[in-house]
Amino acid sequence: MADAFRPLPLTSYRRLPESEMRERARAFDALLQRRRTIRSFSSEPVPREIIEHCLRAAGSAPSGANQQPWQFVVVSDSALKRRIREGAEAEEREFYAGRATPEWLAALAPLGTDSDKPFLTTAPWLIAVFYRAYELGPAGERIKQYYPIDSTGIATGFLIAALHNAGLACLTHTPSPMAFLNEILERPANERPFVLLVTGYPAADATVPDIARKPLSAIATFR
Ligand code: IYR
Repeated sequence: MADAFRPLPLTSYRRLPESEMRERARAFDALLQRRRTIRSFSSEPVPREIIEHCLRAAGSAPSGANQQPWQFVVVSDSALKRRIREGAEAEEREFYAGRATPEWLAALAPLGTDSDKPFLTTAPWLIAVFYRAYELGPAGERIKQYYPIDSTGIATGFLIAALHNAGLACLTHTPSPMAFLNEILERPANERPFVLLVTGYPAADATVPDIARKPLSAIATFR
């Protein structure tokens, strides 16, 4: 039997004056507009405490049936980073040498990516994000999870925003397929790789592709 529904009073919500709402909405937009995905990182260390706060923020995301079906595997160990880089580059070589369709390669052309992933050993932190496809009950039975991929996507969005807010740069990296992450990071079969986030400071000579965000009129419709 599920626990009885016994709600608590909402104590954390803060109603703001409208002037402050406008200012905060504007400032948060401006903050996130400064975020750029980068692919060239400094090896300068970043305190673990900062990463931990960002992960707590990610863990505050809403999830289907509050199952919080995410697992963040945080890697700073050089040997593990080297193995992850080797695994990713092996997949990427196959991707760029034939697995990717010509259309896909054309879509990636403006980003200037290739199969070399030096940032996987340069950046101080790699965060492998997994979603938990099912849980195991006491008798080994599979317990269904509701919207685990979608929920983990929302948490990952929170994490990317939190890292940026903390003054860190980030790369949303998706070597495909990512099964090598289960093996290297010794994760169980019910955990499925979702994304590999790379975070740290940008290299002094980091560049970004000349691409732009769609305007509000292209991404939103008011009725
Ligand atoms: N995983 C490859 C290719 C790639 C795919 C997408 I979709 C991107 O937005 C960027 C790259 C790589 O990382 O190079």
